[in-house]
Amino acid sequence: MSYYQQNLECMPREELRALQSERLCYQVKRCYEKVECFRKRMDEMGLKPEDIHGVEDLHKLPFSYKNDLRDYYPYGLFAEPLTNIRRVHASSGTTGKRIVVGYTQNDLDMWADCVARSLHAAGAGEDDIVQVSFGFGLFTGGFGLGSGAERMGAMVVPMSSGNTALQIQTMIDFKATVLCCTPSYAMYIGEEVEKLGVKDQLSLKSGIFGAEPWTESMRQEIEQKLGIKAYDIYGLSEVLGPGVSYECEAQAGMHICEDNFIAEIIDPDTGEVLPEGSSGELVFTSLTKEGFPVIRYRTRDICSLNHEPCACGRTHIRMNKPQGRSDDMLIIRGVNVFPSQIEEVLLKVSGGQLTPNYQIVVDRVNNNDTFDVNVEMSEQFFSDDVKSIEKLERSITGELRSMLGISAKVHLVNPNSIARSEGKAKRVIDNRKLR
Ligand code: DLL
Repeated sequence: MSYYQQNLECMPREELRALQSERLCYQVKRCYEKVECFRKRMDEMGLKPEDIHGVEDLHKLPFSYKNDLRDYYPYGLFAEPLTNIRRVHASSGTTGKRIVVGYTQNDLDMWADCVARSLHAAGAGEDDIVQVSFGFGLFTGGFGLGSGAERMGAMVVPMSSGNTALQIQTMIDFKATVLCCTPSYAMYIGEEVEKLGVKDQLSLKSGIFGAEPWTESMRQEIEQKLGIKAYDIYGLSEVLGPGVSYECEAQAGMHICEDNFIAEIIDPDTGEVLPEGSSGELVFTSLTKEGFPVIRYRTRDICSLNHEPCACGRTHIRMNKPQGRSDDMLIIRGVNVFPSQIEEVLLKVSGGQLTPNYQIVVDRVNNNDTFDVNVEMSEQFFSDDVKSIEKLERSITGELRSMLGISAKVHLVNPNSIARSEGKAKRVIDNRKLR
């Protein structure tokens, strides 16, 4: 029997709400006792855990933000002592510092359950061979999908990302039936498969892709190139990693694991909860997380929730594909990049040689993200000395790579050559058609 938690995934809505209420009250009490930041915010609002009686009181609770993870770096928001933490993961923060999240053994079990559900919903089962081509490491993708596939009872091929020729050969030799990676990497693999003319040697039947926005047309292309059905999976490190929500065979929105997470949609400017069906910022509360629980965490992802019953029989509500973000985070080659991180590097390297004027240009060529950073030289530094210019470009490139983990092409440009804006500076030009 394939992995399917029917009792939880198909729970009647009233029962689910009662379960969420019970778990919410417990989690609020726990966080109040164990997490200083949360307790302070509750105290400031004159709120006590006893004031929260169930899901109906959720809106009274304070929000939490990505910057909290920076302010309490690295472990200040953990609700368990480090001796109870089995694993940490990390992701980009809004500045140079990474944000760190921790998982107890129960958290890792719950996470594996959520991902196993996602794989099962995508038609996978214990007879499958799952090639995980998400990065294994501090990023949650590799371990998340790998552990979920193991939990489901499948065999895992933990490839990590990169070395596409070897990826394809392994897929053929090991007879992988399910591929997990970012949609842009899946497109790239698909193209290489076409070039090599080896599509008929693949055993793939489905793919589970996420960690970045992708369109329906990308889905169709991936499906055609690899001869598979392609499913979406969503998540974020602060809330869990992959598996917060996932597509089922209906491929009409991603079911949120509502026994573990409550979702809300709010107006990103006022913080007000929006009526059912509205588009706004997605906010999550983790009901069962022990190591790093979040209450009303502002994801900055803009999307809407679908409360209609789903043809698959699962009762958990669905979220539509995120349509954008309410902050300036970019996802380039699956890596989260904030303009403020680039600013920090430029400031560090500058030494009077650069002006504060820069522009990030992102595009997609042959289904690969290109990432260029144009920086204006200062009048003093500007000269015909090509060698010094190239040296400075190399130094910025190196610093950016160590800050972000991906490479950018850095171009030092003449003073005053980047267009000035009368309002907010246009720091980012994103020419990709991802939505
Ligand atoms: O990207 C977790 C993940 C790994 C999800 C593997 C799916 C598969 P972070 O690095 O913390 O975590 O980035 C989280 O990525 O807030 C969204 O903006 C974006 N994102 C994640 N999944 C999707 C998706 C992982 N399916 C941020 N569609 C989130 C669109 C996505 N955007």
